Amino acid sequence: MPANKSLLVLPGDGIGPEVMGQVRRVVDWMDKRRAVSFDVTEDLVGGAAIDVHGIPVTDATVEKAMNVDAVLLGAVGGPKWDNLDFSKKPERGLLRLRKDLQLYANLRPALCFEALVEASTLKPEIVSGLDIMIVRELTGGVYFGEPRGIETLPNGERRGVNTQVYTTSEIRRVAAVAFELARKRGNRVTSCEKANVMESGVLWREEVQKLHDESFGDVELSHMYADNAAMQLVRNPKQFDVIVTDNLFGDILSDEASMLTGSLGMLPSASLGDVDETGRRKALYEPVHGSAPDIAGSGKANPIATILSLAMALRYSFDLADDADLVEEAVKKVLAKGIRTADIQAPGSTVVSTGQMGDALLAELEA
Ligand code: GGG
Repeated sequence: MPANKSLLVLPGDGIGPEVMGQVRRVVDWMDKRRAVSFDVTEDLVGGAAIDVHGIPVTDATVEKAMNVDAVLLGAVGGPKWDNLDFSKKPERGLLRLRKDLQLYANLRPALCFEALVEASTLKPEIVSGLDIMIVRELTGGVYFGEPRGIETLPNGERRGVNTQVYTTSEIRRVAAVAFELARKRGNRVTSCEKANVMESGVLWREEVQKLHDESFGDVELSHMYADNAAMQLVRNPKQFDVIVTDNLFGDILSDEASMLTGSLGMLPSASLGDVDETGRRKALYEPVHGSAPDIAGSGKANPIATILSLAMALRYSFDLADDADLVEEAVKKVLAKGIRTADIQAPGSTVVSTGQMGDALLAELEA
């Protein structure tokens, strides 16, 4: 009997529904051809939910997300909703899902496929073989810290406030994920913060070091200021194995790392929480890229990051490493044939639409 896996699909806004359409085709293919069967439910998030429900995610959707094996999300946001109050913006739907499901560890692998070495912003020898795992803390830091807001001062000037807050347990649990991952890879962790200017950075450095000394002494640990890490990523990225860092630095460093792999359209992500009493780990998978409203509807979106996010779900939520390998291998082969969406095109490559990239990947899976 095929294993039945429940999947909540939230396409979201902009290019989200387009790239998710291709993922649905891969899911359907797996349903038919592999020893796994998916029970897929689709729902609204972000601007799409605002348009229907007036809020970026409903309680009912959060409840569904809590009770499935995995959530697959496209992207949220767009100019249509830019003028809403911060508390009502599409992004708040995604932040609520991350927070309510306690998805504190966001795994962002920056892996340079050999066929895309030429598409990188750096010289081939610098990115060839690149394989970095960025672990971004996802439920704390400046994204959620209080106080926050915009106030008007007595002199009429306006002041915007955000607060960076981290507790020891928040730092230790995400650092533990990074150390565990490192043990299965190159056994090296670089922890990034700004301990030279931020109190939360000092605590971050101390707690990561303490956890290392208590439980992960076999893993090589180094500390690096986040600004230096940004520079080192473009100078010599292969020095990194696993990077662990806070919510904001993680967002910035992973966007930077994506360009080393050819395009932001190539980076998948897994947002993981703890394993609950039923043995299920709450998890949400999404491409690192956003809703790209400038190309939405044009057929130019690259679906690979979202398809690789499905591969991460197969690996981390469903324990189907062979199926994950199959999807990743199909991506590798399609790229090797020179089939490219516009963001990763190169001289001599065949530029295809979002749907044609889906066709090519399915043909490769069938082969
Ligand atoms: N697929 C990712 C996405 O839609 N990102 C938009 C967003 O809400 N980003 C907030 C963040 O993660 O910093």
